[in-house]
Amino acid sequence: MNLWPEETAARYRASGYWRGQTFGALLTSLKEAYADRTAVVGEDQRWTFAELDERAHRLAAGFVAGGIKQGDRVVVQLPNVPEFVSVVFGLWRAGAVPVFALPAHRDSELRHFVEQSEAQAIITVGEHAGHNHAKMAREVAKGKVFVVGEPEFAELAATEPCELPEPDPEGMAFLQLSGGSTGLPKLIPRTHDDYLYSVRESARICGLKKESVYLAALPVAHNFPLSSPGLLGALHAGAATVMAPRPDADTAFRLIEAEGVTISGVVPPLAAAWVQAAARTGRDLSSLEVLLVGGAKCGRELAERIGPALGCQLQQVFGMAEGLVCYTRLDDPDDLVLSTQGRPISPDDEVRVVNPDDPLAKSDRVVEPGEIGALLTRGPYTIRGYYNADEHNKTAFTEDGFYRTGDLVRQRESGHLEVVGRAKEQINRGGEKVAAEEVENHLMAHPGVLDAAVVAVPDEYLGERTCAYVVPVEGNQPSAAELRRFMRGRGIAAFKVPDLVEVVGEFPVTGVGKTSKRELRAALAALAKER
Ligand code: OOB
Repeated sequence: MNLWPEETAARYRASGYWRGQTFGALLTSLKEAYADRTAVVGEDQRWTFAELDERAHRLAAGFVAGGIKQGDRVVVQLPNVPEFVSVVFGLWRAGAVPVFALPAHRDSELRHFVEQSEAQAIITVGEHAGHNHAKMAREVAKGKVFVVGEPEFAELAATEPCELPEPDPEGMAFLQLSGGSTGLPKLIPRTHDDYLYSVRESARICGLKKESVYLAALPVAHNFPLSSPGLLGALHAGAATVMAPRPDADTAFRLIEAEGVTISGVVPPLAAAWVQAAARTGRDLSSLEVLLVGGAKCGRELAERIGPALGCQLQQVFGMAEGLVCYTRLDDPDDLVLSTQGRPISPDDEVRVVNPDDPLAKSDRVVEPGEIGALLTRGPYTIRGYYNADEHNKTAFTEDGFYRTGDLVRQRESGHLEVVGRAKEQINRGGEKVAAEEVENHLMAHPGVLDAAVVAVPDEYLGERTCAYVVPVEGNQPSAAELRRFMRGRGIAAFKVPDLVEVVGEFPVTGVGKTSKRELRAALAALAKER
């Protein structure tokens, strides 16, 4: 699979965006520059760059000895532990392709990732947050399962390092999961070259230096804490990353005080919780300089409270695992920081704001400057297609390679984007993305469900919650409680279980003449908003 047209790739190389460096090679150069500086901190571990480098070398050799070959996909489902870093760099050095699952994912999702990526192995932990991940992985895996903390993993991690061939920097480095809006999450192929460019620039834009300390509060497998600027941005700058086991204010504030954290990134509901907790904390948060907020819209009111409450600078970030990442800049005037979601990383990020009336913006008529429209984007770190998804790619991308983000935006003269809404069938539940159709399909697997439509309802804390409207099969009507129980048993992440279930005789808006599920969802969402 050629990920970009050759002509475009040549331009990105010539511009110095793509530098032909792999993540494995990056770690080698980091070790040389910052050997004895702290790279990663966990609950009871603290590794320098030299130690991280050595661990990644040993694991790489261990993976190869354990049968993992160049190009093999390996599902990685790890919480915020230092081993996340050694495992992922170990896989990169072995030439393997990590597939990043979130700790919240359950067996039906994991099974899908394994099948979709044809993964040869899963790397996971034993128990985490009350769930037996090792057992789940063993039930789902088609190949090997490596469990961090088990003796077999310790053996692997002790393997004698060996010379390994460098993978292609323009080849697939890993697969991220899309938030998605259709059936099942799509896989996003990112290359060493394209991702490293976004990491390098993110570190610069967010002011990271070797004295910085990044707190990974959100699950690091997510694109935001991984690379915006995240764990990888911090490593790139020679800075330390502190792995928070949980993102709550108590845990985060304890770590900020103990480790002198200077920068972190959170979703808006967490920012709100931190702001609230800051008023009565006894912790010293004075080291914190920058808090990135993104993943979902940070409203102006919350934005205004963050700086004063936490004694730091707010930096808004609007990004997507498919590529494009926008930041407000640290020297932007207040108004831009408080009321926009930033401007793109790269001068070569192309932004096209098109007619939003057609929800998928198929007409692609560019709107007047400053008008609201659907955002299309193309650039040196935005994918040109999902992995093994030719059919879906025809609608998710324009013919000339722009990604249809599904976001409604308005662009300021400065280039800053304001995210004003969404034209995709997705619920943004406090930063966690829920694809309406995926949840509907699970609901429809219940014998008592004739039809289902899942929509977003406004929520004071999360921004949005999910509401499932369900039309039952006649004479076999399940209760809302029964459906929620059923959904919990489907092997899906808890954030996908509908918050509200309304069992209705027919869709309350059937009268409006809906002809498609999309129109039905829009009408139901409008109804839910009014209530
Ligand atoms: C981040 O990545 P994903 O892939 O989980 O979700 C992308 C989608 C965007 O298309 C947009 O709908 C929404 O999340 N989003 C925002 C936002 N940041 C993301 N909507 C409004 N305001 C924002 N600031 O969520 C992600 C990836 C990298 C950095 C930050 C977030």
